[in-house]
Amino acid sequence: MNRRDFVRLGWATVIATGAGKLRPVLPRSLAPRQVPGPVPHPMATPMELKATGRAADFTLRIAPTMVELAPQVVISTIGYSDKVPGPLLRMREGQLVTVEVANDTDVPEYVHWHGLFVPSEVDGAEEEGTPPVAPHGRRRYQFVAKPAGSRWYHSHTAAMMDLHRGSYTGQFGFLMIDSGNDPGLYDQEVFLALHEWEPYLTTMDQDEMAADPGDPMPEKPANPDQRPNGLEVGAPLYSINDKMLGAGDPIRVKPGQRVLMHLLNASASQIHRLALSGHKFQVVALDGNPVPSPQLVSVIEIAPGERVDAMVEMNQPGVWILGELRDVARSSGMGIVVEYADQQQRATWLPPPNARWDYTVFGTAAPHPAPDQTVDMVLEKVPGGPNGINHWLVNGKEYPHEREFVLRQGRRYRLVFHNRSDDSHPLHMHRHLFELVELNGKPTAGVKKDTVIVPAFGRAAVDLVADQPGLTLFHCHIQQHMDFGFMALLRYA
Ligand SMILES: [Cu+2]
Repeated sequence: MNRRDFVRLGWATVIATGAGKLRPVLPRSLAPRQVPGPVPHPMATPMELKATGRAADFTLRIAPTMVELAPQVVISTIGYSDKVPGPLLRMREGQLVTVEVANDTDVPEYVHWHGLFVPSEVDGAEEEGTPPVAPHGRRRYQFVAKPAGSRWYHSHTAAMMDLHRGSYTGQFGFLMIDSGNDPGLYDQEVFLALHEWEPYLTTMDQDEMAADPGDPMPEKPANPDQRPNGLEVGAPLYSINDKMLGAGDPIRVKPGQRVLMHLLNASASQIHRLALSGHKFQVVALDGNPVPSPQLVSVIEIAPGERVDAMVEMNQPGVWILGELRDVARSSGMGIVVEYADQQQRATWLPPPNARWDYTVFGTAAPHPAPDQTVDMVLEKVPGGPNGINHWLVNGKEYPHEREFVLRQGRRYRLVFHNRSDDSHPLHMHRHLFELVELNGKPTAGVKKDTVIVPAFGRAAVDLVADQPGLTLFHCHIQQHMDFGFMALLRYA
């Protein structure tokens, strides 16, 4: 029996034993050994489920790697197991999973399991008390896979002024938790991760989308801060997965197919807006959680940390660009070609109709239970000036916040985010989901997320049920903002 047969047999045993216990049992003599061999394409197959109880289900090796973004454009970064994105980790809901991480770099690392309900010691955040993977050391992360949906994993180290660490690197990958209830009403599933490369510091801010003057901006102060802005992070190169627009294989489709797209923004710094020329997206899940009202949209906005699952009906034969709305981002690589069978023309970009991204259209009007307590968070920028870095305040102070936010188990908290800055921020809560209650005065219900964009001078309210005891990190998912103060630690009483 060769290795491939074993893996197949392993999975067959898993399937035969049903969804609950995922422990394929094979005679010990048949247990596969770790042998170096050809590496499958990262998106082609999930990593192999090992057949023994003692072996890890997945292994990740953190190490320097080269990425050929396009012919003659090769960058060096840190990645997982020589793949960017890292291997797809696919598991069943409720499965006990062990991930063995080897760190072949000279610095401590943390792997964060984004969107999972895992204990603080496993979550992959130093602030919560997770131990690091020591330089040239190994560590096992073990957790029960929940909840079902599109999750991801990524480095959670602070980068500060080092733009070659943390989420500036290629340390990100998809983690899919299957519920077993997926009706599978699609012909293809594709995984698309957005990232930028070779970041640099600038005050030019050319990458930032201008705030929409039509926004209500309920938190705009009467006298906005006039101090000059500090250095922010820009980038000259972009990719979807490991390729710049036009450099990789297209997404190959046939007329009439339904394609389920799993979009992930793994950028350290940028919110992106995407469109697929000639097509619309049926948004079915946000941050991996099914939405109450799936809607057809022309444009998807996705911030660092967020995921959007969208179904696309392939009903417009041709060769099209799925890409960023800003020309500068698309021409720097942020896009991928969608090619119908038997079509050879050049890929076409058609700017989408003017459309605004609004989470509330995916919600319902159902009333929320009254919260037990409302917690206000005022979010402010301290501009750094031309040669400095901006610093960020949560309720008047930079991280650490040790005792400010204490939750009681079982209570429902309404967190109200007051963004008093001129940037949009994707705010992420570890180890929990929250439900969107209000965005800039618009009420909604049923939209469950772990990361929410609060627009410039905007306000959002979310409900969080305190049902995951343990230290819980809250932060802006823009790496520089998080590193320079934009974090808070929640604890349970
Ligand atoms: Cu931010």
